[in-house]
Amino acid sequence: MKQRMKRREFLTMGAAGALGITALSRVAGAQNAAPRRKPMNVLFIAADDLRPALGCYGDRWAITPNIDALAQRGTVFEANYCQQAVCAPSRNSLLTGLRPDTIGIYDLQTYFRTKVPNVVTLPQQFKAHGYTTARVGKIYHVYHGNSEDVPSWSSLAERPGASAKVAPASEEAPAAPTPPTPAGGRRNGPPTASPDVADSNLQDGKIADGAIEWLQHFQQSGKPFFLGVGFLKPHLAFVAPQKYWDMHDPKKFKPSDDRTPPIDAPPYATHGVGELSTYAGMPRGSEKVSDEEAVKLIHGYYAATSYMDAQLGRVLAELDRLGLRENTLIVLWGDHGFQLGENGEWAKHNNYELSTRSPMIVSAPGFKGGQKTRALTEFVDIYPSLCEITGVPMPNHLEGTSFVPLLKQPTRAWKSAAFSHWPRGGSRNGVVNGMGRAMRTPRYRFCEWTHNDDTPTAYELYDYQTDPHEDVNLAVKPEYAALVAQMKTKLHAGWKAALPPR
Ligand SMILES: [Ca+2]
Repeated sequence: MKQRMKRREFLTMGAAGALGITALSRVAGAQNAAPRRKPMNVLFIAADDLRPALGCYGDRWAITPNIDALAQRGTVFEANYCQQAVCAPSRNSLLTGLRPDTIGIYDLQTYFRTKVPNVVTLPQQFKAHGYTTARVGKIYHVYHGNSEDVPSWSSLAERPGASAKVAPASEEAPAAPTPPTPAGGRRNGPPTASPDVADSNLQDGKIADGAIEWLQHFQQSGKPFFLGVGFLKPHLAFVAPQKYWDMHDPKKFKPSDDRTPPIDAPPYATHGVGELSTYAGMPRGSEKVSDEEAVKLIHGYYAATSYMDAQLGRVLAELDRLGLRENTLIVLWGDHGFQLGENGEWAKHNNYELSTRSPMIVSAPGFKGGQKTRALTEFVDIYPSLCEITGVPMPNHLEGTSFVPLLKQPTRAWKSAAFSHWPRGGSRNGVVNGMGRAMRTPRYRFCEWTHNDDTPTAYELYDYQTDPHEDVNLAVKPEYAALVAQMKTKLHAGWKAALPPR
């Protein structure tokens, strides 16, 4: 029986390379060949605009049983930061393993290969090492004229056997089943909707359906897989079937009690209603979101998160049913944080804590579950970590650090800072009008704003021990001059000077 299993494994895995070679070595009688187990699969799950509004992060309003169950089987990274708080730059960084300032693209419109044409992306590296790589939904930012990164994937189809053409962005755009016509010159319809429909009538349900089909396909093929599942929620518009709204009693939600920008922050550090103002009926410019609107938006964000959580739960249940879980590494990441009116900010597009902090949960065979770590980590760390866990070689270009030592010892000493960027006044089609370079240390957030020629225009400093909500910029106070100078030196020394102690 044992022999038969081995033979079948060999036949099904042969094309994958690694095991095939080992099996052949055994046949050839190589005495020193280390026994290789079946390559570990990767389930790579993204949730768009997900802040840690999750039960496992201690959020009192969240209803996220499936993500919480994943956390019970994995490690929750409580102090994890994106490298830029907007979709494409964050995802480009995570998927290439390079930081935004290395790639030199800070906007949504520019394809990363225009700056780093030959970079080997995370899925591409797995593809080159015997994995079948596929994705359903949004992994790369395929909107704003950006297209899918073809070299990353073995298949571009949303379902196995489906047409391999890349779905145009318009087909994937998040929307209610019948999007209302935007009114009043707005680009988007209403910011919330609660249609009384089945889960699979909306995009994330369809994405889960596609992911389930892919898992069934991979179970049949027996080949190692890297499957990207990119959920579109809780990104605006906050659309979820009515039942997910009904799960949450609206009375529990309260608007933020602090809706003014940090005192003495430069005006370009904040965006106010920003992205929300592109939705029908929402305030514009300096107009404020009313309490009633705020509660409805917060309710929508939590309902959309519960909806996404349920779809993720369906995918993980199928992974269990197919017997694939014990050999599959699961990583869940939001692409950046989100602000729900705190400090007057809606959405992301800044360098503050709520926009740059985003969840990361890793559940991998051979590592303990139910762990949490407060160590500072960055999304750029995912690439080397997934390589180390699976045994796929790490390319030389990576700018992150494998967090595998934290999976083994969550309380160990780690990075002294995490880094994020936000271009001054935003960036469009490659044009940048100055930069905000931010650094999060265990206690402080420091940001240097500059012109394009690197002349400083402003500094920000927040002390989370005394000011957890970033209400007062200390950098303008003379008594903090020494600390500002110290932080400036550390920021300029950059990520290479903030690596974990050996
Ligand atoms: Ca996003």
